Amino acid sequence: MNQAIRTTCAYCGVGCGISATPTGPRSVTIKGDEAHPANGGRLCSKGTHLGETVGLEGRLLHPMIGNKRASWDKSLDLVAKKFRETVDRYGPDSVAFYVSGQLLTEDYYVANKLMKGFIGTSNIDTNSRLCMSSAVAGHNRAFGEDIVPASYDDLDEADLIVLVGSNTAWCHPIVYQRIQAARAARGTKLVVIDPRRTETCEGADLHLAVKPGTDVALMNGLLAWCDAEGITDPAFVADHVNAPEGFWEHIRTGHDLWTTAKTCDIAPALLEQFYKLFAATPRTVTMFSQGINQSIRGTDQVNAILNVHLATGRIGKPGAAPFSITGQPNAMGGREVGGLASTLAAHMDFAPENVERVGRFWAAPAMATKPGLKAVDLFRQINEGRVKALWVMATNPAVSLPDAGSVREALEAVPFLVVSDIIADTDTSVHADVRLPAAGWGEKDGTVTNSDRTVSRQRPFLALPGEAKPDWWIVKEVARRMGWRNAFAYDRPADIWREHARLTAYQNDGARLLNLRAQATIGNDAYEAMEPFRWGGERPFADGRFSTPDGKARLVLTKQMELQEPLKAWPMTLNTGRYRDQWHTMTRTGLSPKLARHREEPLVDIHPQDARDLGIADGDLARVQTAQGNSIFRASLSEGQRRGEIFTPIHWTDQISNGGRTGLLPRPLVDPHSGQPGFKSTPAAIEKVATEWKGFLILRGEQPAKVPCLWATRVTVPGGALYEVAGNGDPARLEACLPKGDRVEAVDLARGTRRIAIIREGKLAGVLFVTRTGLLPSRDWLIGQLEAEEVGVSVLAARGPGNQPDKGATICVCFDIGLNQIVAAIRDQSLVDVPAIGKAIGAGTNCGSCRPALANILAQIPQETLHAAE
Ligand SMILES: Nc1nc2c(c(=O)[nH]1)N[C@H]1C(S)=C(S)[C@@H](COP(=O)(O)OP(=O)(O)OC[C@H]3O[C@@H](n4cnc5c(=O)[nH]c(N)nc54)[C@H](O)[C@@H]3O)O[C@H]1N2
Ligand SMILES: Nc1nc2c(c(=O)[nH]1)N[C@H]1C(S)=C(S)[C@@H](COP(=O)(O)OP(=O)(O)OC[C@H]3O[C@@H](n4cnc5c(=O)[nH]c(N)nc54)[C@H](O)[C@@H]3O)O[C@H]1N2
Ligand code: SF4
Ligand SMILES: [Mo]
Repeated sequence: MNQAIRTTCAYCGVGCGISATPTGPRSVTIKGDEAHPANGGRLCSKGTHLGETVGLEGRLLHPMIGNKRASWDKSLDLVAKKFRETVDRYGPDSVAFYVSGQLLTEDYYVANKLMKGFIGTSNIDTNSRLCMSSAVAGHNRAFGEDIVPASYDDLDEADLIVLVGSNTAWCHPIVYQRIQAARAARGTKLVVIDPRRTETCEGADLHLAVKPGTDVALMNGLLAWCDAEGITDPAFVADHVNAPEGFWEHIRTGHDLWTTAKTCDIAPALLEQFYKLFAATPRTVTMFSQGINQSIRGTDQVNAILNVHLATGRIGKPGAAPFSITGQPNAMGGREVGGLASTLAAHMDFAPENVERVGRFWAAPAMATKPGLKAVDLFRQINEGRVKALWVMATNPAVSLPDAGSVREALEAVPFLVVSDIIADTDTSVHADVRLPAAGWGEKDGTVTNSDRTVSRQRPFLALPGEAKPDWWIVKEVARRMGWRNAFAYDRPADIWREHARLTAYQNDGARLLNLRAQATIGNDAYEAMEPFRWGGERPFADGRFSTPDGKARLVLTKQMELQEPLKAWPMTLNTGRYRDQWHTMTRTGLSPKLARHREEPLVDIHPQDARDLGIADGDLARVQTAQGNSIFRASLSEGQRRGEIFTPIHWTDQISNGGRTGLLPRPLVDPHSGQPGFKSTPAAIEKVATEWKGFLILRGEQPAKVPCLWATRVTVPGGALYEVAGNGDPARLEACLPKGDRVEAVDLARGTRRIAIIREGKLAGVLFVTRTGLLPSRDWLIGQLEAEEVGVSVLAARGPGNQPDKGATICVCFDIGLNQIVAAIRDQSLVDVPAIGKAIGAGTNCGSCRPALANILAQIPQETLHAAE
């Protein structure tokens, strides 16, 4: 019997504890860790299906120089030599690292130390720039330190939870379940502020579908309301908060209900309902994420929220706090080590005394003395020829940075590019001079910090595959080869952890709340056995002291930005974000057949009226165009979109699709304080793309690199892959994608339909169905045939004996239950709520991620039809 290993989920910042029991060399059973404070044993759909992602498919298993396999020695020597030469020739600012909130704290610490203390530049930035940097800047302005003054326990104690710019039901599902549990148990109220009606809104008491970019007006209006109603806390403010000159005059001018409602483009009565609820409910938690951070005014938007909490004294108390929820599993750990170009280390900035202190602690030969290049600027400087060597670790900038087209140019142009990844071919690594195989989740060993400052261990339960090595090891080997043997003499993650902990405590006289003194001397065994713990205490700022020189928090005067009317050429506004069951660029979630079922293609959501005006029907292909680039998506008509606004997912890449490339579209404009890009709002246009034919391709085993047609998107299915395809000209060229074997074929000339199946040794090896005017059958049954023992010509009928009904789009991935099955059950059995659906057919009873979707389906089936069915 293999032993269960306690570790932490690979994905989001909720930071759920996992109990992993290896069942073979590359297989594992995943369960929630009941003893972990973040999830108490629950897991969402992504965590539940982690076991499907630990195979070796697509893995980078050996160092590669160009397209040739190379030894570690040779590869590390080359990286060290090139960085050394570039620094000697062009100075330290000519090199850069671009790292990630998916590194462990120990990896991050070593990379930051090497860059800022030894190479001598702060040109190390991270994808957290795209994610959390506005929250970091906002916290620093208000609190004097980057502190999230909340914990998940506050959700259980709050009477009102406000979600601003957060699709929590999809992106932080276990937090969302906790919120729903609080609603059920204590009647906690939930308000969602998001221009889209997301599934998060299904379980909410109020949804404010504000005009994008108006959150400052909304929050200032709220503060003006609280002020007028006497809800502010003058005693707390007098003792613990500084207001800049003119702050209150500003709030009291032009922030009345009517003006605010007009700016936000929502009904005044709805806004008043929210303001009244807020005013009447002292125990309020306001959670925010990318709808707030990813804006060209992200930092002001953060501070507008923090202002309300400070001025009403709703901070440092049970159930009352502003709560920035983090995206990546270790977004917080990266902030703690100082891995952003704008921070130094251990919550210290570049003040001369900090530079001196950290330099002494590291015995550093070449301390960076000023902030370095932020991500968007970094890639711009590469294109301008100023940065000449770049090392990318655990992130995929060719997909995830705004204006990804010019980022690709930079990746191609930079004279020396190193990429450390777990996957061999990514849109970024195809440009690399050297690729280094990193240890992935389940193999790596260290710590992460989640949204509520809880540090937990990621523990390995799989052997390192091939020649893969942990990121900390790779970085320290390069550092040693660059000449700094003693400063990087780490043998294990625990060595690094202790050093990091010592630095947080070093000459920390209470100026910084981040202080891991108790961790600085723990032994290797204690590190192994480390239980999740929260730094900064249970309730930061409970004593009213903040990390500023005078101990007082700061209100920040924030003004609503001017919103321009759409230009004629770009009448739409493009909003971008996530799907429930995919993680970023899909290098891992994309391997799971179950997770693929929720959304099989990249969709562009558009309001039905806009679609009608543009002649776009549901299911059409549509090209989204911006000043930066264009890409094709499948149109999905949705009443949840505001007029004039479209939404696309960030997940699809060149590795799996010919379209759906959202990264090419956003403009590279950033917030002036944080440098975070405004991903949520880009002027755009959309038009229908007509194709002469459409179809699908199902293939067992090995996949072709590219399918030669206008539209081809791949998803993993049990035993192979499904491609949806469409295009113009002769579809016969797709036949090149079919494997060798016995070919059976059926043609319907009238509809221009061709059905081809390839059978090898009695088993289905591939099918290609295309049609010019006809309908295509459901793919489900055919996919099932990939694993059937014996198939014949009858596969061309695309259905089994007895005409099974189409399940419809998969809603519950745990039990593989489709929309049509759910609707049928609701109708036939007169089911009235989500638990009833669960009882009847199981949907929603495992991970629970689909419960908001089930509520949505229930809401859309008119009750009369249920009675009619009775
Ligand atoms: N399934 C899944 N979960 C994830 C991830 C994933 O890739 N997949 N990634 C993780 C990471 S790194 C992150 S950062 C988080 C992100 O988590 P979220 O921030 O919840 O996710 P997003 O979909 O990026 O955007 C949130 C919402 O902001 C809204 N929004 C857009 N503009 C505005 C505006 O002007 N005002 C307001 N109030 N709202 C606006 C969007 O409509 C969207 O619904 O998710 C984490 N969790
Ligand atoms: N348009 C638009 N763009 C966005 C966003 C948006 O909302 N809209 N959101 C932004 C946000 S918030 C984020 S966080 C980013 C995310 O964007 P990315 O960071 O680019 O996305 P990932 O796919 O998570 O990339 C992680 C890479 O690291 C690899 N990897 C995984 N584990 C390890 C490891 O342990 N070591 C190493 N060395 N490699 C590993 C993976 O295979 C993958 O290639 O996208 C940003 N881009
Ligand atoms: S909510 Fe889901 S993705 Fe996030 S940490 Fe928990 S199980 Fe993982
Ligand atoms: Mo993120």
